Amino acid sequence: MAGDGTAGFLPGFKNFATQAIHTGQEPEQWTSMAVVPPISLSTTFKQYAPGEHAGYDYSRSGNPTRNCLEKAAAALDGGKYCLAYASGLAATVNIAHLLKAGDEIICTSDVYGGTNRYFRRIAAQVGLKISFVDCAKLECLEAAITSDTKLVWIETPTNPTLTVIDIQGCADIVHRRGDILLAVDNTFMSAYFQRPLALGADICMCSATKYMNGHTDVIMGLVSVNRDDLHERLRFLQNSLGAVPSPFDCFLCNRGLKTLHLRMKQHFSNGMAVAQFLESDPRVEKVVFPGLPSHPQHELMKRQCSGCPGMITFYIKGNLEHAKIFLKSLKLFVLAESLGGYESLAEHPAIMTHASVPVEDRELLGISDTLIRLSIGLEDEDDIIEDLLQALQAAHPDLEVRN
Ligand code: P1T
Repeated sequence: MAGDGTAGFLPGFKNFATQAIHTGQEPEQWTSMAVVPPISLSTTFKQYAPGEHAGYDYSRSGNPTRNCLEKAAAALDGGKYCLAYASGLAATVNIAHLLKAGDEIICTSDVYGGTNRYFRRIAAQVGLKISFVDCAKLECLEAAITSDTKLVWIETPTNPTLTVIDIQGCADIVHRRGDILLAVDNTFMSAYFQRPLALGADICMCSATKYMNGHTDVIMGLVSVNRDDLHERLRFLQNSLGAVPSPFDCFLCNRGLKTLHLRMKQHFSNGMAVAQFLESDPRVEKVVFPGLPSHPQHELMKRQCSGCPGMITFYIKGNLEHAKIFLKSLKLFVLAESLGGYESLAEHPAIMTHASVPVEDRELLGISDTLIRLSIGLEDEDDIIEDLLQALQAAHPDLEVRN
């Protein structure tokens, strides 16, 4: 059906890669029978008679290129519907608009700095109550829920400390307590490694800016749901708040989805090699990578995910100065915010992505001066490790290396 973002699974073909390549992309939907969805730039669409049209009336309300993307993404998230937004944060804002003044959002304590800033400094200013709770401890979530709680927001693994949260466990608690929505920010895992809706979440949100698009050239958010009533309310908000992505960005992200399965496998393989290398290096204090057996929630990760993305957090030995020398010495890695693209990026969360988190909260969360976040790209594994090795050497010329 035109313009409604429903997944419309390809009959008979339910596997991930096939869905990524074909769902919503049927050439028959275009009079030209185009195999690749055209970029439909028109902001408005001719009507046969007032209120009678071919599925689209105005491009903010619905756009053919956006619709192709929303259908493919819904299928990958295992959702009935998906909605696309102008950014991950715009998606978060739309979800928060499901609530009214006086309602409470419980947000897990370690989330992307921009999400923290939005809840704390904007949503809280317009009458929503915001509580930050460590949802990795299910008993803390259970104890925090009040009669005002209407939304529980988790991000797993968390950014940047890569704590894994039990989605099914949170869903069980939240749904036992009545009419509360569980939203999961699935940015780090992507639809390929983690399916929050199948684990009981009501809303699966992601910053498609990251792995889903995967080419570091689009800012976008996606929200998938299964419930008809939620979809209806979110579709109304998407149109009413107006933060929709451009048709060109939808085209690019839709194209990115076609290789998501291949990219994620390589991110995992490169990430694992780098995590093992860092764990064996004497200049590294501690490595956090949910794919390593040393990660405290490794077993939970294996239960609820089918793999790990290339996100690694590690603490370099020494102090801020050592972290800065390391980051400035990298040659292949680019020192930049963001993650999930084909190129390797490195950043310093305390100064960069999480600077807006109050300093005392950063300390509690372990976002210290020596914490470094890596987004491992798709370059050759040996070259990535070679670059890290020389940068560690530059930061610690005095420390002897074992092998
Ligand atoms: O940048 P935007 O598309 O608006 O997405 C925001 C967002 C939401 N959720 C998570 C888990 C995120 O990591 C982000 C954006 N994060 C970065 C820019 C970053 O470097 O961590």
